[in-house]
Amino acid sequence: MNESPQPETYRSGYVAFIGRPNAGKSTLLNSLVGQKIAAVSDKPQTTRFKIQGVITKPEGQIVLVDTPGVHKPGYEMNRRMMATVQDALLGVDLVCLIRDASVATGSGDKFVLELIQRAQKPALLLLNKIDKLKDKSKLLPLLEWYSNEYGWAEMIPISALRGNVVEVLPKEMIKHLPEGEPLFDEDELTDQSVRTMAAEIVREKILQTTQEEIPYVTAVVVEKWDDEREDFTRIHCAIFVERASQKKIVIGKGAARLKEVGIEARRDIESLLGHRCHLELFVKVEKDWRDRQNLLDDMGIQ
Ligand SMILES: Nc1nc2c(ncn2[C@@H]2O[C@H](COP(=O)(O)OP(=O)(O)OP(=O)(O)O)[C@@H](O)[C@H]2O)c(=O)[nH]1
Ligand SMILES: [Mg+2]
Repeated sequence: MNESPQPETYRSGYVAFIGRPNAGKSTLLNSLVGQKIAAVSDKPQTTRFKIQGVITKPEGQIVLVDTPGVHKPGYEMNRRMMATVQDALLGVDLVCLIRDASVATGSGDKFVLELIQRAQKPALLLLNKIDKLKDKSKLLPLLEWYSNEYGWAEMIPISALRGNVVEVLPKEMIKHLPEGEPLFDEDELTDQSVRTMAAEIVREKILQTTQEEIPYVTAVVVEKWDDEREDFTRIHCAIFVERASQKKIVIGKGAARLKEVGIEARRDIESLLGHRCHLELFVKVEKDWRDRQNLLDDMGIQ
């Protein structure tokens, strides 16, 4: 008999990245998608809204959903960020708990675990930053604790920055997705517009060059975007802070900091657009913007 081989089952679905701030969720998103689509920094609460990244493989398609790090909300902005986490937990097919394995377990980790226990979704535990662990046996108590707390589909030590996450993780994720057609075109890597990504690039550069409260009180909005020619874009961004003293810090002595941010951001935006751009940055003081609904709406922090 001449039986034709059964076609492999194609699977597709949504996979949420959930975890504490700074655990490496956005770094992992960028690594897996193979392009920088989310801002990354060593400051907690870098991600402020949901960012989707698409991976298309012969055996299936994964829509990764990066979310803000779980923390206690103090402002309306932070309440919105936590609502994003809850929405993602409800709307996805698979959850990945991303945990920084190089830091001790705290009450925040227990809270994240409770969110996952309540959602009752298939879940992978990804113990991240193992490159920082000199002694890998330190993973054992963590693995034991987590395995007693939830029925993980898999527990995988990873380094979002190094190693073979790209080969290993997508295959593992696809196994747990439902059968289905692709949800996005193969060449669509993210749901973010280039404008949003440009604003996030500017914010990332500010986060990377400032300390203390500045990363928390800074927001960036594209106020003008002019594709003057096919190969040249003129961009005006407003940088919001809450007080005049913070504006001084962001601008820096002799405008040195703002200049540095502008140079670095322009380089990244040009590589995103694939052509030259002119980037102008203005710093504006907007008191209490983190508690103002209409400003948050305008900033895309939904
Ligand atoms: N050594 C090491 N550092 C990592 C790894 N993954 C992420 N980082 C660093 O951890 C910091 C936080 O990374 P992010 O990807 O911004 O973390 P996040 O979980 O998205 O943080 P929030 O958006 O604030 O919730 C950055 O400085 C990364 O470079 C890793 O595997 N190893
Ligand atoms: Mg992030």
